Amino acid sequence: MYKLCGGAGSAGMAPQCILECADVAYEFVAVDLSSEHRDAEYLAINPYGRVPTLEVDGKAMFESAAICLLLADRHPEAGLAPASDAPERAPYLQWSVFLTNTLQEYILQGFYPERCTTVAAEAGNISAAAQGRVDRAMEIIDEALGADGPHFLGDTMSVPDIYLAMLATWYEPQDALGSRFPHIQRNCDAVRSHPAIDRILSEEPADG
Ligand SMILES: N[C@@H](CCC(=O)N[C@@H](CS)C(=O)NCC(=O)O)C(=O)O
Repeated sequence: MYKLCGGAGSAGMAPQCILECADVAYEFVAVDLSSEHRDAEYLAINPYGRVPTLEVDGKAMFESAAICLLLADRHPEAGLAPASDAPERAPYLQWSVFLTNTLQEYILQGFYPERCTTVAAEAGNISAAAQGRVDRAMEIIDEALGADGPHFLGDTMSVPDIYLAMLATWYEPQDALGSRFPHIQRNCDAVRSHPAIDRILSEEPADG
């Protein structure tokens, strides 16, 4: 039995989608993201106090992409991960890491610019620069999906598609996504044709 600590609208959405696709039992624990305070019990399993955290076999792990990759490997019947010796494994890992290491990081810099500076007045500039990096990363992804879509692995949905659909919900301005990045939009539409995924990605944050 898995326990997933997450929150509507958060980086916990992708792991939750994977759990739903794998059709496995899990307990969901909502973390209050409207406050930065985390109790000692939570900090013991996730020292940065972020979400998500997954408890599996009595051990906790954090970082949403790592959680997704682990779950997809543990549940091959869900068909969300190519075999470790398949040629698709390289692009699968490449895009999964690019999404979390580059795109997600820039999006979070835009959300929390004050964490990237000790000078409060610089926050606006940091946000603007982060937005430029987000757009460049999205362009790179859009181009790749245009050449070989609708998914990162062609016709087969896998972890990075679900992860991208999550990150795309954070893109601002949301109504410009489809016109600026049509191949990303097509990818998200395909991913969200799965009802459980669409439901999770549509949930409004508790404080939103
Ligand atoms: N790279 C981390 C980022 C986690 C992260 O920053 N989560 C956000 C929610 S999307 C969070 O916990 N925010 C609350 C905070 O930073 O205080 C992951 O994907 O797990």
